[in-house]
Amino acid sequence: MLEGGGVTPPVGNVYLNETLLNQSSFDKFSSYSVAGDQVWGFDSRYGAVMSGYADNTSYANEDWFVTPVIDLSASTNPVITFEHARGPESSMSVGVAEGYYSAWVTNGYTNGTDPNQTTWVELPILNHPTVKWQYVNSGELLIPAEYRTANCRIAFRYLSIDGASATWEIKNVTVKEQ
Ligand SMILES: [Ca+2]
Repeated sequence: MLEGGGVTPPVGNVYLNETLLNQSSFDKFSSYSVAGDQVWGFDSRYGAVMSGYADNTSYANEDWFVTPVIDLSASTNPVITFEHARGPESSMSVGVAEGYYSAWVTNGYTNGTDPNQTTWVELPILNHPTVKWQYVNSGELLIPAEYRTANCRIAFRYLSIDGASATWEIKNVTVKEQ
């Protein structure tokens, strides 16, 4: 760690704390487009934003947004929480039941590779948005014991299909002791 700078250490055990509301925070994550031309983007108002909608059309996409490496080797009961929102109104029901907006954990991902070549385990999101553009807290998603390693990563996977897509926005991603 670099010393100085007057940074106050977080209280308790915080392993990752990224707002995604500034470019440097966003740039610590990596993204990978498995399908579709649309990709995860940065917005200082909304955080990390993904949509399969372009030119008045919804396109099929599969896009992953992956945290930097998180060292959980000394953790006890680490949980991830984040805030997320969706819209617009006409798309609020798109893909929720089908799992278009999901979170996953691994200890074996390498940046720049297709996430489908890595083994991930889903971390079911406890709370999904129900009102357009209103952020809700995901709830505390417990990271299973086998992934409490020095090279843990968590990913957000977005899906859309031709003819149906929503916008998914994520900010304030935190991994800490429960
Ligand atoms: Ca894509």
